[in-house]
Amino acid sequence: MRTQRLVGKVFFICAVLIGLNPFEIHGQAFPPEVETIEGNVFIVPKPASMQETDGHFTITAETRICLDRFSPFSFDPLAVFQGVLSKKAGYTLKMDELDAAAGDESRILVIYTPRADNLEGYSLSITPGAIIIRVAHEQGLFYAMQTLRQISRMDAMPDAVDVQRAWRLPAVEITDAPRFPYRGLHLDVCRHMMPLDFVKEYIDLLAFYKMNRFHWHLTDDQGWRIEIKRYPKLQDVAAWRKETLIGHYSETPDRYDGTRYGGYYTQEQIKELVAYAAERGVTIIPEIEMPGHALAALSAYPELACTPGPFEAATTWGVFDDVFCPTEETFTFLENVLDEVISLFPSPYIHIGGDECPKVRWKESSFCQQLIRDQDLKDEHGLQSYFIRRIETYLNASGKNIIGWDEILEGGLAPNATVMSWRGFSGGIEAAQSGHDVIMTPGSYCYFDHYQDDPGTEPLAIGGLTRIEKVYAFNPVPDKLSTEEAKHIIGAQANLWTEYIDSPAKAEYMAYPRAVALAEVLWTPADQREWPEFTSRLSQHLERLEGLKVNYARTLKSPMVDILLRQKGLGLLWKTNIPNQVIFHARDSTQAIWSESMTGDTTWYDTPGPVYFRTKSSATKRIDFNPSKAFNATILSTVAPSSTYPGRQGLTCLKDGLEGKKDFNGEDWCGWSTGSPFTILLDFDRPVHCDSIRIGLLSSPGAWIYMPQEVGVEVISPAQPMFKQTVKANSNPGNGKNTIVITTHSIQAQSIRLKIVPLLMIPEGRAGAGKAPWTFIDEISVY
Ligand code: TNX
Repeated sequence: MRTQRLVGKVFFICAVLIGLNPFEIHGQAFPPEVETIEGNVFIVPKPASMQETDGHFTITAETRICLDRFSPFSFDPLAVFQGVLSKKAGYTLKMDELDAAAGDESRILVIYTPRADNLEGYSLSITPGAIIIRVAHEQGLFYAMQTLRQISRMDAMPDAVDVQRAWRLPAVEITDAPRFPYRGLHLDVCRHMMPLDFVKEYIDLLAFYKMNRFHWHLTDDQGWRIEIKRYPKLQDVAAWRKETLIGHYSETPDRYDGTRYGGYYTQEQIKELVAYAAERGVTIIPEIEMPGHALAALSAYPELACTPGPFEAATTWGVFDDVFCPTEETFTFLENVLDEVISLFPSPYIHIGGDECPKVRWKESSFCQQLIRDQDLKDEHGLQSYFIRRIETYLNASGKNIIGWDEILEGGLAPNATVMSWRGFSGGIEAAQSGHDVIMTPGSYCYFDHYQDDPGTEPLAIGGLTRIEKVYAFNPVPDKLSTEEAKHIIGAQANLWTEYIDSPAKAEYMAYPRAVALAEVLWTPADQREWPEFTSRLSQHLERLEGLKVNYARTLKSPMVDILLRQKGLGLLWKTNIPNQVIFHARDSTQAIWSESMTGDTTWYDTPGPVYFRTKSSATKRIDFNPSKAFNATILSTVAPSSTYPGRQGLTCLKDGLEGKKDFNGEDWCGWSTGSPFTILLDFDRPVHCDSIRIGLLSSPGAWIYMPQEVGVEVISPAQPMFKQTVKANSNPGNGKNTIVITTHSIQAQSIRLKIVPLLMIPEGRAGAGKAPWTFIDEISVY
């Protein structure tokens, strides 16, 4: 085959050089070379049922695709497949009527089998004689064709230039349908705008993985990105910000890039995108944020705020106090905006935001206070509920339903609203129990702006750690719900907030391959999912992502460790997602000498200092092991850390010699969200000499993590009087790690008691206002 190809190429070049058309010499067509590609069945998401059988079927330029009589299609479910095929195979499949007289040709038969149950389902049978697809609906046929596309591996191939490809597909029987009807990905284009072509690629890819909803976050404090013809200042003013924050929000002092930033999508572009998505079975759900996250709109139309302004689109991240004021003028504005939105998006849902709306301005506004009295509302939360209900009534009258973030539960839920549960599962549970539909998108599983690997080796992200294995372990249906209630969980989505994602390449990096794991969670029956099997399928499947030129994160190739501790030291159990990898590890900072271990080995370290480690194709990671005298103490607490942030090996994490970093990743820190005091006790086998105690605490108000009000320290000694000191912590220290140092002046410590008094409630005007804040602790060191 190789020689034949080379000869073909040499001939082609010579023919061009002497001015001949290489495909037509002396009036004779020169047949392009045919290359045969072996397919495989590494299909993601995994089909509900699949059985490999014997033999294979080969698709060639002669293969016909024969359609049964169908219900009229709103889109051509074959178009995407045909488009990719013609690029990768050098031909398109010829079409026929199903009942045309059968010849000897190879055939793909599409048979219409009306079934009421799952319109997105399909069955696909590949036998040596034919490929038979059975579907009830265009969406099912679209997905059958995506499965065929994956089996052929055509996306992994370069484009077909002077070659035709035949696809040898293994015989297989597949019956498939999704677990959830709502399978989504979100994209924030306000913090950073993405080119329209990239948004198309984003949609292409989600449809390839059989997801069907694209949630487009179009308005926020930092920019308004949808053209609204009636309000030109939304384009001229609200779409632009003066400059943008550099680095992480937590860094001080703030630095800005001094560059005007912005843009918007025209209505023509939006129509083009809506049509593009529809051809892939994807519904676009637009989000117009209200009443909060409205600063950009207010910069253009300050009369919609409760105070006179002027306002500017935000140049930094977070939550802002200036929000829409619930005046008639505001409702008229929003209704006019929504009229144009409705005319652009056929989606049955419009997302109206509803999250993170500080009530500061409403509290200070005599208009709002009067409205609360006139409408007989309880308070400002009642006013938020009034706001959302009015918008819901307006949209319902136009045949649309609303989706809102879970804050729309506060003050009473609008009657027909669907809730997007992002602050954990609880909002979703409450909504489902009261009979509302729910889309689950809890931060700790579905926020793809979180780190996906050790922050030390990853590009800047907002914080948090959501590894792909965590995404894969996501169960959108909480056990707490009854079977009836569970039916209200219509699916889930992942969110890509772009504060720290400023380019298409980074957006792909953050979304993939985690989005693939989510796609499988949402499509494949729960009992068919198994992490090790998924990793082997995904690692085989990566060639397709590479062929599609997706800048996916190579997390599967990155090494991980399980941390083991014993009397004197630290053990690292080397782990990799792809089995049987060599791990290189070193201790000297020049990294001149690397030792080698294999996946599953453990290496022990009894001396303090850094450990560097990597695999053949990963970045080098680093762990710093600096145990103090607390390392061998027994540790207890009156209240266990939260199950969301239990710490690695529970409380042991607090004294394991591994310091939590300011980019908290959820493993190095223990977190409490008690709203009341608790005590941590360190108890020593025999008294240790203690000069000082250090306590590491995190402050990250954006993530609801606050310093405690105070920390009380008691050191109990067998021979000396008890040492006692209370340290008031700075309750407003900004972002970062703060270490409290207590000097104990040479005491023999038998045990150390720390009384932590957290802040009771997050202050008004801050993210999470009114909730109990988090207290994050690591490490407790005794010197
Ligand atoms: C919270 S999720 C937000 C967004 C931020 C995101 C960052 C939600 C409804 N609001 O405005 O971009 O956190 O992770």
